[in-house]
Amino acid sequence: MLGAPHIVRPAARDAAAALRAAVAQARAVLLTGPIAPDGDSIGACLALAAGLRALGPARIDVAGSVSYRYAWMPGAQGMLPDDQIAADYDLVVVLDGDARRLEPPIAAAFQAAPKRAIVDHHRSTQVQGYDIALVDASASSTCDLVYELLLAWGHPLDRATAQLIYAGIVFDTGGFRHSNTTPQTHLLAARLVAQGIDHAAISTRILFDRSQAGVRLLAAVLAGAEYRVDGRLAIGQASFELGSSLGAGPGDIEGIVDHLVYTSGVELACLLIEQQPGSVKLSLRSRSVVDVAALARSLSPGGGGHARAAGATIEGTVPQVLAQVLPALELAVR
Ligand SMILES: [Mn+2]
Repeated sequence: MLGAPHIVRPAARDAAAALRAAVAQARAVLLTGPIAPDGDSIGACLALAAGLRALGPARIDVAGSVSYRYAWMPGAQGMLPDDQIAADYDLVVVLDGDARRLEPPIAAAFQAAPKRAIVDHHRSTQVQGYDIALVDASASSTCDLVYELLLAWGHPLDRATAQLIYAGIVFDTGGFRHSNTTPQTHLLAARLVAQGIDHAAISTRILFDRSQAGVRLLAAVLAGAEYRVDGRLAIGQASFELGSSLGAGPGDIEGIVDHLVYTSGVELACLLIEQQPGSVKLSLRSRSVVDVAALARSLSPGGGGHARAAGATIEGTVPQVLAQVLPALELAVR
């Protein structure tokens, strides 16, 4: 089966042709993932950037900065921090979530760009406002879609590309455990592993690597976990003071909410972390029933994600935001 060629979906073929034409006309192209980039969005941005660079002379920039967990990814060191992003791109490509097109200074670059594209697998993503859209919620990761764009362009599947795509798939499937994992996911992963990548090292770095400050933050959140509605709802929280006293950074939050949702009997987990004073990042996970993407959207206009993993950012302190969202959380598991 591995010998059979990977089938590129028609939408990816169309998007590949449209992107190729747009890049041929462009002087400079900006790629951006979500506000807090993860393994899938970084892998997708960096792999697509390599593919676009091979198409022609346009300058290809990738916006954002990565935490220690992703610093090893090929090309990550060349990413541009947001404060270096000007509003002078001919094409802006948004990957793995569209909320960031609303965030300054990306919003200015997005508004000023004569052409806009999106490559994404979130059900909540709106394609209005984009000239080129490859959005397919059946894809396990945005990296799956980027792989098909690269195939359509005849881009060689080198080791660096295989590492990036594999990292995205491993992140978004939780190491092939989540319900978005399909036979196609495993077939694609097999092709990538066949390139000789160190898949064990990638999985460990992407899913489990945690700084010492991050381990202490995890311990503090778990020690303070609360269970409600007969143990079906788990709530974890951390104030800005707690995070900063431990020296925890943005990369240290990832994965904590999973420990809550895997408590026996829990269907829905909510982690509230005050990332900036007065601004709380809400992470939601469900095991099998609750659609947390819809729940996140109902809690905040910028909220969204996938059916089993979603998030939102809400202004306020942790106690204020918890009081605001708790009735909806409890109702979801009653
Ligand atoms: Mn993704």
